[in-house]
Amino acid sequence: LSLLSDLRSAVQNSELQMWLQPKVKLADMQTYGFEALVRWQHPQRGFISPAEFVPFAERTGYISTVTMWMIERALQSLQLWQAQGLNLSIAVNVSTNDLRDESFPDRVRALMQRYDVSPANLRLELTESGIMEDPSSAIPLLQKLRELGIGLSIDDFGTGHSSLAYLQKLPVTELKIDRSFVINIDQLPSTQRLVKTIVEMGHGLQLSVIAEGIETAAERDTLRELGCDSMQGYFASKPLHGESLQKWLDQIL
Ligand code: G
Ligand code: G
Ligand code: MN
Ligand code: NA
Repeated sequence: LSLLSDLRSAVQNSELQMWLQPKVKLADMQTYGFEALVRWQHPQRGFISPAEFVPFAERTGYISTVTMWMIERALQSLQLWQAQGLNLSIAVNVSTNDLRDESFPDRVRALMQRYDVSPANLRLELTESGIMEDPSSAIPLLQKLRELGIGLSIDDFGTGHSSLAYLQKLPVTELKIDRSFVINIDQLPSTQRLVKTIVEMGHGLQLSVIAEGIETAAERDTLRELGCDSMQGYFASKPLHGESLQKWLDQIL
């Protein structure tokens, strides 16, 4: 439980960091945006993985503070980049808890009003399982977020029992194919056929389709052949921060 008081002070003490992993177009391997990944540098315990503290933050209700902190950090970077003439997006991961909080869209709106940022460059990633847990309350909330002009991405797609009827109703802009379908896809013809179907379905719903967790050129080539629009993963870049991020941005400018 001391972790909770630690997490409460983590924001004030600047112990949270936003790392950014490039999202790259498969056609030309150009970076069009980033996924934001939270990192916690604890003064005594050292680095604590989000895989460890996000579930804890969800149980204790502190996750909404983490989410809003990440969105604000994203808006700060986007405003800076926009002033530099860089047109890139940042996608923040949203917890299932945020999706259940009716005040979430209004809080996002209030935050956006304080920054000069093109709304489409802010994106939110929502897991398929989180949406499908209670779609009838998630859909109106997603609608409100879309009305702000924010891009919405379905994360971990293919693992969360979407019904096709709901999928058609979701006001989202991007479908993110889960890493489990990407691993060794170049050697797995039946996975290739499955992913091809997912890509065609996504395009049929006018969604942009990205694959995550690509680690090899062979996986990248296969996903490109299957019609996937973009990729994310160690093959393009690990999550970046500080100097490594600045170097990446310098290449784009
Ligand atoms: O970055 P990493 O691969 O260690 O992330 C582990 C898990 O934590 C992933 O499922 C990722 O989606 C999640 N995660 C990373 N950053 C955030 C965040 O800012 N908010 C939420 N809710 N989850 C995050
Ligand atoms: O749940 P979500 O998709 O948001 O998780 C993103 C997580 O995946 C992050 O923790 C990130 O560090 C990790 N990740 C990103 N690219 C790769 C990759 O190419 N391989 C593996 N194994 N993990 C990755
Ligand atoms: Mn994600
Ligand atoms: Na994912």
